[in-house]
Amino acid sequence: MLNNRFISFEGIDGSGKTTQIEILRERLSSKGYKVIVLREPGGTLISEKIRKILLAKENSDLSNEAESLLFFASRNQLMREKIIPHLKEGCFVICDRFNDSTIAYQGYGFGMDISNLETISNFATINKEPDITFFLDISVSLSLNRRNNIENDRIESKGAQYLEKVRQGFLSISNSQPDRIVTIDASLNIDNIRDIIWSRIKEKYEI
Ligand code: T5A
Repeated sequence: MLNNRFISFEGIDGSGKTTQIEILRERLSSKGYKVIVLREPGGTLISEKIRKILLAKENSDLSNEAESLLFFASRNQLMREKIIPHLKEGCFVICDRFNDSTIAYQGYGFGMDISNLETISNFATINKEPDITFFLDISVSLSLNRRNNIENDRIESKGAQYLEKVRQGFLSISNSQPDRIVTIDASLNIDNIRDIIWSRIKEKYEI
């Protein structure tokens, strides 16, 4: 049996996912829960190899479809090797990005058929979606500001217009799934966001 401790964080680049995930990991661990944090794309030996292909700037010829399928391939490997086994063991599994990223970045970002992607997505994730998702929403200008001194990878190099489509994609996904997705204004300070996340976690898991 899989438990319901599957948590994902979503948002455009620089929205603060990694920062908040670390805080949540520490809080849960300090209360004695087993927690594993995984990043996407990546998280297994094979998925990390796929990540290298996806993020390398030299792979500028990668087609939109191939890019999407590589994200799904990486995710399936992560599902099989890490997510399912850890959920079976009763761990909290926290994913830094999951399916919503592919729907937002590849689906909305490239203008691809969303229902096609959702079908492949169900296949890749073996029909298991996160039990709760925190969507950290920031404007594109704040995203670019926060990442000012950080070198861009292949996807981050696609520019502001692309990122705006991705953000609109995330907003649309979160509007359509309010039971799963908690949308947070991620321009708030780190402590405010931490408190919002913790109150939702306490409520959901009765911690
Ligand atoms: N991708 C991924 C797809 O296109 N499709 C997919 O299906 C998937 C899974 C992954 C790339 O792949 C793409 C999306 C990405 O472009 P990545 O290296 O994993 O690349 O990049 P990100 O996940 O985008 O990681 P980032 O580090 O850019 O962003 P985070 O983790 O959201 O932000 P974080 O916490 O590192 O914070 C960024 C900066 O802001 C500060 C932090 O201190 C840090 O300096 N900060 C705040 N400042 C002020 N107020 C706050 N509330 C702050 N929170 C954080």
